[in-house]
Amino acid sequence: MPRVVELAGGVGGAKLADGLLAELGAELTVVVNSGDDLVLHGLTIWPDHDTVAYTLAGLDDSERGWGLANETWTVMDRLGDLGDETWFRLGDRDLATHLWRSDRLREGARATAIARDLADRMGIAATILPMTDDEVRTEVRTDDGWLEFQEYFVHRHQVPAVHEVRFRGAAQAVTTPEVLGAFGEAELIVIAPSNPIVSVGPILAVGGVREALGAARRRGVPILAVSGIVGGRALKGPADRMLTSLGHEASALGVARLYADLIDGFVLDDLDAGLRPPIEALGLATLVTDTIMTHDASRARFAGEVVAFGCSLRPVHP
Ligand code: FO1
Repeated sequence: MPRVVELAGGVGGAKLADGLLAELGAELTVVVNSGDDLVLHGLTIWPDHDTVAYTLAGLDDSERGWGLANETWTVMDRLGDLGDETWFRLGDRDLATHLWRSDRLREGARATAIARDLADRMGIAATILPMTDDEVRTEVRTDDGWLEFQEYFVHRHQVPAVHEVRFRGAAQAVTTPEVLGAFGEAELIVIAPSNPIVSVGPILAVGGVREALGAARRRGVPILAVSGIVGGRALKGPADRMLTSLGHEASALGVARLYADLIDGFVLDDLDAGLRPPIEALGLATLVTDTIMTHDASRARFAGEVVAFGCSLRPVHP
């Protein structure tokens, strides 16, 4: 089995990771976006990390797309009774994760060490690594002004148009020895069908990541990306509208253009087969297939195709 590193945001990243886990087991490392992280009620919350971790542990609520299955909401309801903010819903079981993690952070543990410990305790065979141990916060400039990511995403339901994106702290942040080690040992690197601007963008903005990806390609390690835009629509979330308002094309071609200098291959949905020629004209090899991962079987089938395609690629050394 090849050693594969996936760069992932939330739901799309988690579904692909789930398929890759079935295929690769411990050979899989997932580098997750931490730009969506926030502090609420004095607790540190890592939404994209937890979506990936809960999914790989088989504990996720697949219907809702975030949090744990069989959740109850007693604490949230009581917080509401006390007049606290409850727009970001933290289930009772999920709260245990945030309490446990926040204690560890207060004791001075590194984010990476906490993530590894949590994955071990949940019995996850793959490695899940935060993109950095440093604080990076995604912020978007909208018609309502600059907003923190979750304020835009959850509180304002992604309604205001996004005109600019920044990753506060990214210029000073550096990636970790563990992420660099994973890239160094990788035989294939896969960018998930996550939002290229606010899910993958923060990972690429962290010091050392782009350099490590370039070094991996020069060693002959292929990098491929999967489109999260199908038929001009985002599979989940506001990526399509965000691409348009930021001046990009809301299509698989638009996504391919954003990654073109970084990757060797691109995976797009059957529905977008007509975009194959312009994507290949960017110098990318393509795989056109059914990219919709609804259930376990389709995740595993798709992940198998992605790995086979990736391993067939020969990077053109940039
Ligand atoms: N998303 C929502 O739309 N509403 C919520 O109340 C919410 C709570 C939440 C709690 C914990 C967690 O790990 C994720 C949560 N999410 C919620 C999802 C999260 O906002 C998004 O998945 C990502 O940040 C976008 O990738």
